[in-house]
Amino acid sequence: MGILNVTTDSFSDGGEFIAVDAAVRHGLALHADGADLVDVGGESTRPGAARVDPHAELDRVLPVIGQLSGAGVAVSVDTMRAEVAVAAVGAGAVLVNDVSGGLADPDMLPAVAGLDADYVAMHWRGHSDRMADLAHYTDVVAEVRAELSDRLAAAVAAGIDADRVILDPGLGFAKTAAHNWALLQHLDDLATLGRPLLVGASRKRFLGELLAVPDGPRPPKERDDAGVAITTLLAARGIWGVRTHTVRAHRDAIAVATRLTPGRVAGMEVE
Ligand code: PMM
Repeated sequence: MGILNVTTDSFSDGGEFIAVDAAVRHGLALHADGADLVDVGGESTRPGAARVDPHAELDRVLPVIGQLSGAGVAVSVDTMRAEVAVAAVGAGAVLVNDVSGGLADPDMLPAVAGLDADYVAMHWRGHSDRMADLAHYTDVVAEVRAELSDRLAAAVAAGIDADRVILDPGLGFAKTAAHNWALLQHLDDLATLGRPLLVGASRKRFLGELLAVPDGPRPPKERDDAGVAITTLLAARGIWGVRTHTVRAHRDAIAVATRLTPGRVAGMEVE
């Protein structure tokens, strides 16, 4: 899944793709590099970010989704709003990527139930302005698993077939670096929920901390090699998907992991 942030303030690429033509060009490049999905988002969720007005979010994503879908690119929409999800699927999106797992907008799950699109439910505890305060766990793997299980049950109760749901541990969302590493180490525990897993590690702060240089964390765009390393390891363990800013190197990593560990690939996909 290639990331296309049509935002002014995303942490690693804010403002780069805010113009429709620049966004479409980048989406086509991600597709050409081998992305199976291009994930179009109009609202930054970086720590501390303020919310974007729904009309602005629609204005940002709809033309980009329409043009990319029209060009034959499979598009997902990264949104917490039912209204945006419905309009995006109307414009051609095939998957709704909801970082709140249905918690931010009570209309989201019933709306998705009526759409012809799959649904990513990410682990989330609250909006970006307060998520740092929510990063408290006794056993992060068990608690994230239980909370994702609740979101899956809520989706099914709203009428979304479980087969349409993909789960995501939500690295960096109400999580410290130590929480992120624990979740990555124990993805098999999350796979026991019986749904495919998506992981978004690309350029995140915990990689900057891991690779810290003397004057501070490694800058976001210098974290891509570490992201490829994570993709290689997760692909060898059978992850369904990774969400990434740079696609080509991840595609190559997946090819290598699949070739070298054919027995283990799909090992986490509990179908
Ligand atoms: N991370 C971000 C945004 N959307 N969606 C999913 N499913 N999983 C993630 O980890 C995730 C996401 C924040 O990263 P960005 O600002 O680089 O897009």
